[in-house]
Amino acid sequence: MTAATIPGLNGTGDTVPTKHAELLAWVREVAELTQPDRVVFADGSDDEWERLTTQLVAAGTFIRLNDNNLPNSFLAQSDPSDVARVESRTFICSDREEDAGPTNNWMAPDEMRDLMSGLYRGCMRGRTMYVVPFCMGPLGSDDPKLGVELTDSEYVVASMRVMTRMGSKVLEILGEDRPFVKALHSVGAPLEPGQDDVPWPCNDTKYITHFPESREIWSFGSGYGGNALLGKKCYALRIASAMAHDEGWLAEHMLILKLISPEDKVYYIAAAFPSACGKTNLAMIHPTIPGWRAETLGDDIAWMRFGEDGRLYAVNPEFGFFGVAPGTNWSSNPTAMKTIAAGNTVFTNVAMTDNGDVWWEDLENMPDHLTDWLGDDWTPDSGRKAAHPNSRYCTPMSQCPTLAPEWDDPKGVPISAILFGGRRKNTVPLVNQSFNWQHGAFMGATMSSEQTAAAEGQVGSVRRDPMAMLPFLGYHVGDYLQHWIDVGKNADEDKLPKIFYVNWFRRGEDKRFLWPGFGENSRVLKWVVERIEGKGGAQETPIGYVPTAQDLDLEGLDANRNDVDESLAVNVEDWQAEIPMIDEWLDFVGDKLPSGIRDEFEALKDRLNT
Ligand code: GTP
Ligand code: SPV
Ligand code: MN
Repeated sequence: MTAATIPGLNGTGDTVPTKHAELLAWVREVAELTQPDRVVFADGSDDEWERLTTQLVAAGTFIRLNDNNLPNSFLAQSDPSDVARVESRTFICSDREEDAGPTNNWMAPDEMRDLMSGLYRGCMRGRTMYVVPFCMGPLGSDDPKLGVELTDSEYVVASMRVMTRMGSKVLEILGEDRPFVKALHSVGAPLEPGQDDVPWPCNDTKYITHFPESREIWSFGSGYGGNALLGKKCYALRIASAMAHDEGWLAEHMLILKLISPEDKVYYIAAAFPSACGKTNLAMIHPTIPGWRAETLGDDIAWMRFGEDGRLYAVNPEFGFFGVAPGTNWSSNPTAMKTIAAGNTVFTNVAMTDNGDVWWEDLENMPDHLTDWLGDDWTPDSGRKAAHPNSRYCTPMSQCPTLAPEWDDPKGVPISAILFGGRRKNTVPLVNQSFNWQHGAFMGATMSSEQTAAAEGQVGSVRRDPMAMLPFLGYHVGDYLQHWIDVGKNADEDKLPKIFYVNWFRRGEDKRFLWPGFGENSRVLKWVVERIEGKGGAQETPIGYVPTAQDLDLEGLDANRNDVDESLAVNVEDWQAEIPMIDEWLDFVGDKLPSGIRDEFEALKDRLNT
């Protein structure tokens, strides 16, 4: 960490660790606007981590956890109002409103810049502004996607160190003139002289704003994950989706998994599920079928580009996992538990035991007493949740015991199958293969899911979430869907991944899950591989190729066979009832809806006789 003097701010010094003129000019400009007490370049070193975490503990933002069980790990309890992404405050400020599309909030860029400049004016007073150079994806890439986040939050700097490749090594790659995404963040809580800080500074007014044409991000008022760690959703999905559209690749809300058959054949699978719908869990799956193994490459974001051989290669732009804590335990996800147990983890809004360990709903060994995520006493009969439903662990990928050795390879891995999926208690079968790429794009385009706690909104209500990207599109959804269709048109279909739609969340009449999920999902993955190999039985249904229970390897499965049948059922009346909802969604997409998607919809209606 270099305490730097920015010319024009503190005088004449030139002790900055970079000669990148554009970067320095921007740092100076933002410092003049936001007026921090000091400007510090983050170098990503262990010493810096020590200083930051010590400072965060002193400020009451971090609580140091039990060093015997969770070395070098910390708990942050956020302001109760700042616990999730704020989609209603998220804007795509493209030059033209029509380029943001119907799914995004939009404001004219100049108007937004004026408005937010007003909010930024003096907003870092009493604080330090950190300059955090970061790289999304392996450092050795030919075309590294670089960024610099300016932030007044130590929590953000510490979390960015876990989630991205950051610090001096990235400043080196930036050199004197490499382009980078400008990502400005402030918690929006200036301190007057003598004013005491609060443990989690934030502002009631929040804006998470993207300028896709100039590749800039402006975030104000929130310290929470997706709103504040700007390399993640803001850059690697919203800005990157716009880059990918321009440059002919795909930036997607997908996990990347390596599946190894008993014959040692390797298959790479990417899967898009909406927030809190099972990506991390599938990325870390322990197959229950003997002989099958799985390794992890990514749990949230995949960047996919065509290789010279015509196949789609995926790279995970991230460096850590920002996973949902509740529901994670030694039986559902031992890999995540081991990754966390290696230490170096920042927890946000989980509960703490009396001896400084963490706890959340569904974790083993419920204690008799806890400090809940709000800092209050909690006992099992309190009648409320101890951890926030969107509480998270932020932990280095390198600690993951199932990490695939090729995880840091800039070339990426060739994808054989793409799974789409959501959380639906009815209608949608356990697994369903598309007839072809365009039909698969239609499946993705009309994906639906019950809303979760990962964003503000009505938990449980069904919404359409195209390719799990609804909250993460940096441009018009119709153009995005056209981009998916074009990717298929411009490629050799034989080399493209096969597309499937899964639903782990279908329920019986008493609300129990029909399918046990988690490691048992390997039975579905095995069928997916069999289909890729041109084997594996299936019935042709109006919605796609669906296996019967006989087509799945269910040996040793501890589940009621009727439940499995019900989980696979394609009920024509249920799908007929789905049609008006799809119709409404496609109308909402508007004039830019690709004809290919419309054609698939008409074909589906024909097959359903509606
Ligand atoms: P984000 O990080 O928000 O993008 O979420 P994610 O898609 O990575 O979801 P995650 O794997 O963290 O799972 C979210 C919730 O779904 C957790 O509570 C899990 O326990 C639960 N879950 C995951 N997989 C399954 C499954 O196969 N079956 C059931 N019933 N629940 C699951
Ligand atoms: C999600 O909501 O999809 C997440 C968490 O992965 S956040 O980083 O907040 O977006
Ligand atoms: Mn996510």
